[in-house]
Amino acid sequence: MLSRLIGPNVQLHHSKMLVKPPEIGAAFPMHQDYPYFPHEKHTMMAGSVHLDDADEENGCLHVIPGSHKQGPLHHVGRHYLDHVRYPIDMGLACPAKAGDVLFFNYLTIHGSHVNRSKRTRRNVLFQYRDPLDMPVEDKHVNWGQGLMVCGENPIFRLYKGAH
Ligand SMILES: O=C(O)CCC(=O)C(=O)O
Repeated sequence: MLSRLIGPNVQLHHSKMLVKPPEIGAAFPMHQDYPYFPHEKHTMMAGSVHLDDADEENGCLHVIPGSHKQGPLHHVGRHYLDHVRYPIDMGLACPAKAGDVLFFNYLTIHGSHVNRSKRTRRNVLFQYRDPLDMPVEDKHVNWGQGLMVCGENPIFRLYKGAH
């Protein structure tokens, strides 16, 4: 699926686990992921692996379909879009079953509500890119990134570490 969406060569950028506990799980205001780790060609995309069933009550993902076509948008404090112009309910709710994986580009506007239920919502989110898509800023760099998950890294031999 990743090579159909990104191309023959797919590289892991990073992963993280999100846990929204019952009744106190916080919201993610609408945003693009671009400002956190901007790249030149915008091949970066998330695969959000659901460990629990997610629905509107326990704060499932909301996305604005097609919003990635607008390109990078101005984010307040570089983190979130203006919440009056982009309320979470503007997005399409994406309920998912445990085991489902939702894919979305890092320019797709997305967010999620608080968890109002008595059920935990957990997901593990992986960000992948084409290895030839270069970061435009030296940020969100960490030792875990670089694993190839399919294809090859054509510039592997050119890699020079910081030290
Ligand atoms: O899965 C969610 O609730 C949204 C997560 C999110 O917006 C993010 O990790 O950037």
